[in-house]
Amino acid sequence: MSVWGTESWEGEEEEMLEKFRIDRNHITKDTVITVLSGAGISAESGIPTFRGSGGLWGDESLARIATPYGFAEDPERGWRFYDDRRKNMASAKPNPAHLILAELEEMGYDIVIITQNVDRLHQRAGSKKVIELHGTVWEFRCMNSRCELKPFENYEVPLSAIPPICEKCGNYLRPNVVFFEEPLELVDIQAADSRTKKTDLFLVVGTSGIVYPAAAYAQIAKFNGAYVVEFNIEKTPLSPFCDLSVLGPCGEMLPSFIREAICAGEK
Ligand code: BJW
Repeated sequence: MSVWGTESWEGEEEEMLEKFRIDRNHITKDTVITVLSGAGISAESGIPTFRGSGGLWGDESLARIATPYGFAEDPERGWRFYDDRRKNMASAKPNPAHLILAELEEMGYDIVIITQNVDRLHQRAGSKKVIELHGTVWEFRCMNSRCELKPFENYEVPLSAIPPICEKCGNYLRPNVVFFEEPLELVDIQAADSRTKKTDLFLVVGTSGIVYPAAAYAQIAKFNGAYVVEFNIEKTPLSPFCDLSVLGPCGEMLPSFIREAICAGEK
């Protein structure tokens, strides 16, 4: 039997689920459910996380690539990094954590996913309401901010030309992701803000909770009265803002939690 641990709760899975049913015994299809997901949700699909053992940012030179100046100083190196990751993501499959969230939406629950992930595994699992807070590696845009080229999709794996060139202005293209110190798209921030503020149940799945503004959504949800549940293999800086921290691999814990605690009455 798994142990579900929080500062306020150490016990067996069945007891925790019972507590959750008591706390949240009014979950219906009108309940506003929002998920904040991070790299940990895709870890069991074979996509490396950024931090922690084996994380991409363990190599400081790779972390520098995900900055505007780091990418611009050597676009070829930057594109080799992103081409390798695109290859890995293209061969990865959504895991049970992605699939259960898509299943909830399919069942008619009011669920929106705010993801920091750039891999599009939520969409490949079938989720339709996804806010890509940090963009996606499956879109390109021009590095020249004055170029009129709009971001466009590209699924070529591996890329035939590195770095790819903008057809409109001849400059290099870049992945349409949000590097450190770059602003997020206003439309995404507004959508995530308004959704979070009206959320009843907020699930924080597989994020270290240290990158802002994404991490703030768990806190905003809590301050606006949501019931906040975290799923992670370890405690995070967001744990104090959570009503429950469910410790363990989210590919196992999230489906178990959702089946038992949210849609226990469904066939
Ligand atoms: C499991 C599991 C399993 C494992 N089951 N769990 C100075 C200037 C400007 C800004 C700043 C500044 N100083 C600080 C900032 C803010 C900065 C920030 O937050 N920095 C902190 C690191 C300190 N934020 C930004 O820069 C953001 N922009 C911004 O603030 O703009 C302001 C601005 C306004 C106006 C003008 C200009 C600027 C942008 C942040 C962009 C983040 N980009 C990246 C790269 C995306 C592209 C790419 O993929 O290459 O996004 S960095 C990386 O971190 C990626 C992720 O989305 C993000 C979050 O990481 P995540 O998802 O939490 O992953 P990990 O690896 O950290 O954690 C994984 C978790 O899973 C762990 O907890 C594990 O335990 C767990 N786990 N296996 C469950 N099986």
